[in-house]
Amino acid sequence: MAERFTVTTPIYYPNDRLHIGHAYTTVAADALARYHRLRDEEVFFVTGTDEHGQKIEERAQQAGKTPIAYVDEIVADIRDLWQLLQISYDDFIRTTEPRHEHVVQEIFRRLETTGDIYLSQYEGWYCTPCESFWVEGKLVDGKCPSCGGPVQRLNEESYFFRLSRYAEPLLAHIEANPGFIQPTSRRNEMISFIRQGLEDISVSRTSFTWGIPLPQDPRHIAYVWVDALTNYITACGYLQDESRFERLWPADVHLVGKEIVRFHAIIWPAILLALGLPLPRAVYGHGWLLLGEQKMSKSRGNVIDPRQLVQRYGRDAVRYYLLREVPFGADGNYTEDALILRTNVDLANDLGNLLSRTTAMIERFTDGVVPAPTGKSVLRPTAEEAVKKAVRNLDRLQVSDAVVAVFELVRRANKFIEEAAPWQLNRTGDPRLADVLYDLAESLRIVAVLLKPFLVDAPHAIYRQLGLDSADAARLADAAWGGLPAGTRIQRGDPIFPRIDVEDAAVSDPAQAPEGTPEVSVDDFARLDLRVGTILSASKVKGADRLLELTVDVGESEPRTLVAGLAEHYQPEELPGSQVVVVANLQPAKIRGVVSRGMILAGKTQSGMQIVSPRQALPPGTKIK
Ligand code: ME8
Repeated sequence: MAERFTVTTPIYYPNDRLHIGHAYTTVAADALARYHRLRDEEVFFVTGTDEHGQKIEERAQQAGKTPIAYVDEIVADIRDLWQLLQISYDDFIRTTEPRHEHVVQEIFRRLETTGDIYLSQYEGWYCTPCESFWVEGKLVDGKCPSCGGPVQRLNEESYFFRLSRYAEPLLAHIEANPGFIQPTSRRNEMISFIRQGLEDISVSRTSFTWGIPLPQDPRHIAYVWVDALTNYITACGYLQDESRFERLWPADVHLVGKEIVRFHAIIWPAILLALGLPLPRAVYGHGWLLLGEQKMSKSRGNVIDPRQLVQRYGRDAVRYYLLREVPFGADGNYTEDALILRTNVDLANDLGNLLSRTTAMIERFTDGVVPAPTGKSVLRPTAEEAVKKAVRNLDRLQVSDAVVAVFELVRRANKFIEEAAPWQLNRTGDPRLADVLYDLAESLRIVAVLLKPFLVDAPHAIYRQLGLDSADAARLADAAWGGLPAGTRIQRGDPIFPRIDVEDAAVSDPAQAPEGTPEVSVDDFARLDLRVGTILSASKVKGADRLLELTVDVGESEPRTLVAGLAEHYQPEELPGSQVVVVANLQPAKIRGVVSRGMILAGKTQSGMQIVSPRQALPPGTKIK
């Protein structure tokens, strides 16, 4: 097992605010970093910004700012975004920092002495958005083969990097190391690209000035991609702190979007070979988030702001969606509806309900104390399998599959509640009740440990509600079965993921309700927990004309809070004492900041709403069949 783990994201261009495509890579890298910390390894997770180049120079000019003033503002905004998403980077590197300028200049000096860099004449085409040079033959219909945009003719003196020298050694390395370029489809693309032959590449420019001047010839500035790629070794301490560099380099994985695999899997390793440095262990090119059919991108302007999503749905929901929705490696469509569905189904319903049902049962059946198991555990094999699968997938960089593995345990545990029917065991005084409740609580605890790479708030909340200190979930070893001490006093709390009320959410184009109502079976009906309740108090919900907040006695130890759309039909003071019919097992939902646990039935006519009440008073909690 490796003792340390170095993971990188691309360094992003601070030419515009970042969008969820950037958050996607960064959250995935964060998950890997958190996972390796959970394994007790020394982790070095670096992200940062790629601040030089013509594109930035032009944008700053348009904004009437100096390039550095322009990027400073965007970089501050990027750091805020990473803070919002709780990205646990160890270093944030900016290519305008002196530590980096020094490394780039020194590399140019060294490579000129080895003959890997030489002065010549450049003729060809340049795409500014991609910061890429192309020879005539590579253009597609006279346009950039990468983004399809216009290219500019260039004819200027330039330094070249002798990339052609490294085609053979690179191919040999890729063939000897099947995991070097991942996934396999990208590996195959790179192999065929190299087999077509590699030409030397231009690595300096004289037509603009926002960059690092070459020490041997300051009329030239370093080509932005050479400047950018070398950030990885600067951050690890190259030429500044040799022992740190030896510890942290080579990187275990460069996580990048698929469009820049070519730079990371060909140009970058060739530069490292020329410098006599070890190559990264893996370059992983993940797929794109698409909006409609198109790649979400700053230059197209079709972007989604992660800040708004976090504000609306919370950072764990956004992180979960990014990590879970799209199979890692493939392209996938972003939609807000899918984000809401994931949150409501996986987080609120499956995970949230498992926690609230489990803690409610422990409270009711065993006085809030986790019982000591007496017999065989049913869920233990599933929990152990979930740990194994999550680990195997994270070791293979299969982030989405790792998340799926954890939720297999969540789903199995929910099913187990139905199968074991603890309420019946309780009624008959069956000693197996202790085993069932322990199984559920312990599975939840293991789920919390396994979720630590992915979510930042929920694992702590689960630990807290189980009555544990989340500082005790710092290691993967804590996911071993049996870590929950019997006798722990649980601490019930609010639902960890209230359902997103779709009316409150800004969902575009909601699906139309189908004509008519489908038939349901008796079993479907039996799934509803309908009960008589007595309203204890009612008040208006601030800022909502239609809503009343009610407290209702439904025969439990404590009354429930419900939010109902009755304010236009009833004055709050008319309601206390009225009896109502409550759907008691409706998923909790947060409505205007109030968590509503259940719904009351009412009849709707043209003249208004009438709550449905029993003909004669019945004890609160009476079951309605
Ligand atoms: O390329 N889907 O920076 P950049 C998924 N500075 N990921 C996306 C994405 C999308 N729609 N859009 C962007 C650069 N990304 C260079 C990198 S590295 C030495 C220099 C992510 O600001 C993805 O990781 O254009 C992609 O590779 C990166 O942002 C591009 O960011």
